[in-house]
Amino acid sequence: MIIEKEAVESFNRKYRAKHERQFSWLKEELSEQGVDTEALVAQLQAFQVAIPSWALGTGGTRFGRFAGGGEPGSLEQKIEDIGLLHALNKSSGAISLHIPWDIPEDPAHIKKLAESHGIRFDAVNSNTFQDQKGQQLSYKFGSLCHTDAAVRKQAVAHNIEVIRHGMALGSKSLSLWLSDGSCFPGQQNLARAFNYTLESLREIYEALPEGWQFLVEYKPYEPNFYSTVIQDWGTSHLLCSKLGEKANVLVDLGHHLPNTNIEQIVAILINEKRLGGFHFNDSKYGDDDLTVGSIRPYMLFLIFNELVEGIRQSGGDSNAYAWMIDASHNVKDPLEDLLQSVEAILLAYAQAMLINRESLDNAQLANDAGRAQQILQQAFRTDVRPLVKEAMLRSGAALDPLGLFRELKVRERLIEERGASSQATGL
Ligand code: AOS
Ligand code: ZN
Ligand code: ZN
Repeated sequence: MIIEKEAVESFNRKYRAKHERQFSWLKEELSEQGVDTEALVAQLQAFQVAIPSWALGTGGTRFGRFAGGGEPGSLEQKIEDIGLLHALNKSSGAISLHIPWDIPEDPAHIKKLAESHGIRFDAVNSNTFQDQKGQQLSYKFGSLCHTDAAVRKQAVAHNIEVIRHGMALGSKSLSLWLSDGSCFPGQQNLARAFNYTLESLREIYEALPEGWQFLVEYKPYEPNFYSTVIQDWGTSHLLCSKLGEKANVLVDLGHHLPNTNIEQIVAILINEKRLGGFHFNDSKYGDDDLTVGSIRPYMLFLIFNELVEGIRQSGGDSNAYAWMIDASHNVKDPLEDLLQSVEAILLAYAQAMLINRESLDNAQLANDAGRAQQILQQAFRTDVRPLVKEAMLRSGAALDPLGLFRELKVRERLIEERGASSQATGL
């Protein structure tokens, strides 16, 4: 299914007058505060979030999976789905591929198809957390950290193969998340596992082409419940510094122990020029992979407060970082969930851009905690929806992407096309 430009335009015509009223009111308010609304809207338009190829179907949990119908059954259909999202919001112009769940058999064709939807290839993801059919050696007891050199070699070779797939598609980064670790005290020699991992990562790093980035993700636990080799940002940062300049830390919002101050981690990584990418999601307890902004929107805003500084240091280019949504969809329609996530990201970004940085800096230097809080909350409590809508409108997206998704009965049409029991490949 393709969403025609005309469908978006006729939808927007219905809501345009109301939007214009709201936008011009906000613009006036903000200009009184010295905010350059035009620059802000342009920043919002430029912000693109990658959609992972595994997020288009129902994720499920280890207790079961309730497929929603009309799920994409091939890589072509996944690109078609991201094309739908991008036609609706013009902010999801990238796909992050997972190998081997989505191996592009004919890369030239896949690249062309993605281009026809205005989609580029973001980071490619390797997978050594599962055994694949016909795989020679098992990753049950680890991959890059395995005690057996042959297993490590196989896992390194897989990552190099993933780089090759990425090169054929024009991707510029390899994203690595390792489930390696142990479930019981004593099961693994912790230092040896770290050293083997570093050794394996070095071999992968050597294979990175010019201009590529190596994104190293961390996570405290799961699927291993006693130790994880790359457990936290410190370990990830340590490995990246040992590897070299092309290696940077990837922060997944769900990969922290409860109440961790994630914005502080982000601030320090930016300061050290080691922030590479982001996996957006939200959580209440662990790596819950819920819709971005659905549980802790203030935290997301505080993180964006730091990211705005990082973007400023990168000359204002928000695409200096690899942004991706890493969520799982169990009860909501995956496409609706992704639309909501992208919107939440843009809202937090817009709010963070409203922070009066000079006043905040002065308040901080004067140790005026009350004033600093007031400045942050003034920005957070501003209804920035008209700014995001204006950015959407100017980019040719729908004023209300979710509203148009429902009005066009996208899911119903996908079910008609693909059937009620089609299941997305992947998890
Ligand atoms: C796992 O918990 C991580 O968040 C990964 O980034 C990702 O979800 C997984 O690698 C799927 O490929
Ligand atoms: Zn992740
Ligand atoms: Zn995760």
